[in-house]
Amino acid sequence: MTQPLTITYFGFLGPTEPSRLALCIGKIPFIDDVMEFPTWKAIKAGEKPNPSYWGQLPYMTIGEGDSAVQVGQSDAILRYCGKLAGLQPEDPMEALKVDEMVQFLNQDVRDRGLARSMSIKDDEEKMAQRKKLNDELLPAQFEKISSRMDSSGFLCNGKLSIADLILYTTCSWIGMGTLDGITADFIKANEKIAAHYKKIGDIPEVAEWNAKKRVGKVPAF
Ligand SMILES: N[C@@H](CCC(=O)N[C@@H](CS)C(=O)NCC(=O)O)C(=O)O
Repeated sequence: MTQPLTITYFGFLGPTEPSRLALCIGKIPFIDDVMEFPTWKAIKAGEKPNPSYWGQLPYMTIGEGDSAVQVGQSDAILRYCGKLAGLQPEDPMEALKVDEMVQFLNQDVRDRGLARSMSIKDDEEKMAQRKKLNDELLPAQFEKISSRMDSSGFLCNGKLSIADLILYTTCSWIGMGTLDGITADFIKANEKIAAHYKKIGDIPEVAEWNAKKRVGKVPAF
């Protein structure tokens, strides 16, 4: 019997949505345990015990009761969910290609690009950095990413992988317009990326998840 899976995270996409989508696509049942902000605030204030070993979200719980295993770290969780769903190749060379794309998307596009701009305190400096990201850095990065797509329209090895789910989530995040100064123009202008976004959003399990959980949130390009 398969072990019950629970993913605990906030109710937004963040680094966790690709894992949720992978499980949906793999038809692997899981509990989407949404941490509400007031609860997290109380945990951080020490009013409640922190349920996360690392003190952060997301974490995944495999199994239940005394034998349950808790694992943190979004990339590790995604690789595990990807393996369960058949979206992380077994072939070492194919897996290498996926891991390469995953690291570029998570480390360079997200962490060193978009997320870093969120931590700039000075407004003028932040908007200057956002302009550079929007006008130069992100279009160039997305050009490199799209150049890796072959006629299949997927990022790696001609088939769907966790890398595609990260790109899809990144584009959703950008398209939501929550990052002042970052527009979705460079996504719309890149035909391959725009087509990829539609292709992933049209996967029945992704469309079903969005209709159930992300109404009015996930943009269309
Ligand atoms: N290395 C961790 C970082 C996790 C992380 O930064 N989580 C953020 C949300 S995306 C968090 O828990 N923020 C709330 C807090 O630290 O109080 C991972 O990738 O899972």
